[in-house]
Amino acid sequence: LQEHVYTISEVCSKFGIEHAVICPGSRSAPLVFAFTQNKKINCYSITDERSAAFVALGMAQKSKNPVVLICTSGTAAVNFYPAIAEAFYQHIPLIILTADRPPELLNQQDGQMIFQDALYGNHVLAAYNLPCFTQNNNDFDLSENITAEAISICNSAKQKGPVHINIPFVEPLYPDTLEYEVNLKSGIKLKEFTEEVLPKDEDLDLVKEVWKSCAKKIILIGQLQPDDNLKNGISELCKREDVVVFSDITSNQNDSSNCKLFDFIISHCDKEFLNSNQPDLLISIGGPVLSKALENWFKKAKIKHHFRVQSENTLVDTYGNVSKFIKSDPKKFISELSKKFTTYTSQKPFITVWQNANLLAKNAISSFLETENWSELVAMQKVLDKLPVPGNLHLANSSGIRYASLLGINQSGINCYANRGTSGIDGCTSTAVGSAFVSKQITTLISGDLAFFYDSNAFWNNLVRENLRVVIFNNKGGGIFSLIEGPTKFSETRDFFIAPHNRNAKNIANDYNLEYYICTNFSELNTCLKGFFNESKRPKLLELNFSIDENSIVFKEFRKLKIS
Ligand SMILES: Cc1ncc(C[n+]2csc(CCOP(=O)(O)OP(=O)(O)O)c2C)c(N)n1
Repeated sequence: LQEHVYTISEVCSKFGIEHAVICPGSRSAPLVFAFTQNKKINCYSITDERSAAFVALGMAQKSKNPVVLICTSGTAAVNFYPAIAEAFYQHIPLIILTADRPPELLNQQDGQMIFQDALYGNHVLAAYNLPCFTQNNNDFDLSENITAEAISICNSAKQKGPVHINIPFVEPLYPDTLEYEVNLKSGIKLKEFTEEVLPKDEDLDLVKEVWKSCAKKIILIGQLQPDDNLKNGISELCKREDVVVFSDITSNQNDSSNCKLFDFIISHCDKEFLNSNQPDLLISIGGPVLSKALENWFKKAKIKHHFRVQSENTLVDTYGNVSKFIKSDPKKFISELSKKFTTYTSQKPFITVWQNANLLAKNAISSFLETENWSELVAMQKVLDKLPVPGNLHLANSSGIRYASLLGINQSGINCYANRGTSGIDGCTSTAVGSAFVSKQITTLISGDLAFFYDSNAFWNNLVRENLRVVIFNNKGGGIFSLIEGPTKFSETRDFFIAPHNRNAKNIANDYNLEYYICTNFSELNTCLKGFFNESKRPKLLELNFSIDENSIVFKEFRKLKIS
């Protein structure tokens, strides 16, 4: 019995970890015994490690709690990598336990053995390599301490993310009995990582002073987990002060933004509007922002003050104009800042300018969407408008997320997720499966066909729940490459970008017991959407068929809209 592994599992449950995703293998047998025998941890078996890691990511993202991932040695561990990179950039806590063989066997033609020490390089917050314990030299304290430290780091209030523990095992791997009583060292505590980074008074005073001297203020919110405290802080600040809030579609601050269509406005207004309405003060918080138009504008604009507020150590300066980094948890910063303004400003000229633009944008979009032409853009609006509330929305890294960013989400109460840490198309469905598994609400994934077929193993497990809805925009290739300039410039190389194919999702739906629907025009879509989000005993998949060429014509027309 590899007893120290039971210590690892016990420390995980002691510190609140509830879920472990286990991929099959033999070298990892001790980990399988230790986790499956722990009554406080729910274990799930998933065979494809790439998919398993994204499922774990989706579970941790939704539950805001670390999830354990276990695999055997060799390439199994490498297949975790894409999701680990995504978790690193999206600050999602994962504990990765990879089984290994004794180090002296490396490069000696022993099967299923590769360089696993520090396998995930800079994409983990910490990496440990446990010694190869035998029955007589088990070091329980070390296993306990390393696990506690790993959990503290992965779930730190300052910066969450993945942590790797590589664990070499000697044979025998299979015990005579599964019974084992674990006695943890008394008093083990999570290390002092849990304290939130609070804003310093001097920083708040400085921001207030600059704030008072600036007429045009914008708060920009990038990708973030849903957070009511932040929402309340932002809403309160906007009630009191003349400040415009641009919130990315994945910021989960849609409801507190006072200019939801900023992406559309910036890409459809004239230069003069942007010149006269650039901010003197920009405060940016959160992860990546999708809008390319905003990025281009902010990179060129002459913004006097850009305060970047973040608790993480790696300083982010996307537009190359940060004038001051403020180390703080963004929600604490916003709530403390709003307390600095005790009166309510009645005149809000800057908000008014952007709200007027928002109204013009809304009208322009609405009239455009009245078109009869069957296209992804219009279908997207119809699907978004029918999403059940409250509910979860996952947007794959296909054109859909760009459409959604331009159109905005009209409804309140939708939590919006996307793998924007590294923007891969390789695990969007698995992430949604994991997320739906830990949520009671209807969880809808909107995906393009390449992203969907790439990750169809997402359904190859027992976690797919009846609250999952998948909507595939099937244009038989990577349609996004026909929407941007460049990839389709030369007909000879077009196919290497678009990667055309002729597949549909019907057989996958049948294989995995999903209810299957297909629509090829608005009348079918309207009828289907009437019941698609209703509760059901099985998950549902809706496939919408489009043509890349027709879509790109509609999108080009849409891009010509002007607001002024
Ligand atoms: C793992 C990975 N490989 C390649 C890419 C590059 N890429 C970005 S979008 C895309 C095409 C997506 O096609 P699809 O999901 O069908 O959506 P559509 O563009 O048609 O909306 C590709 C290949 C990526 N983001 N991630």
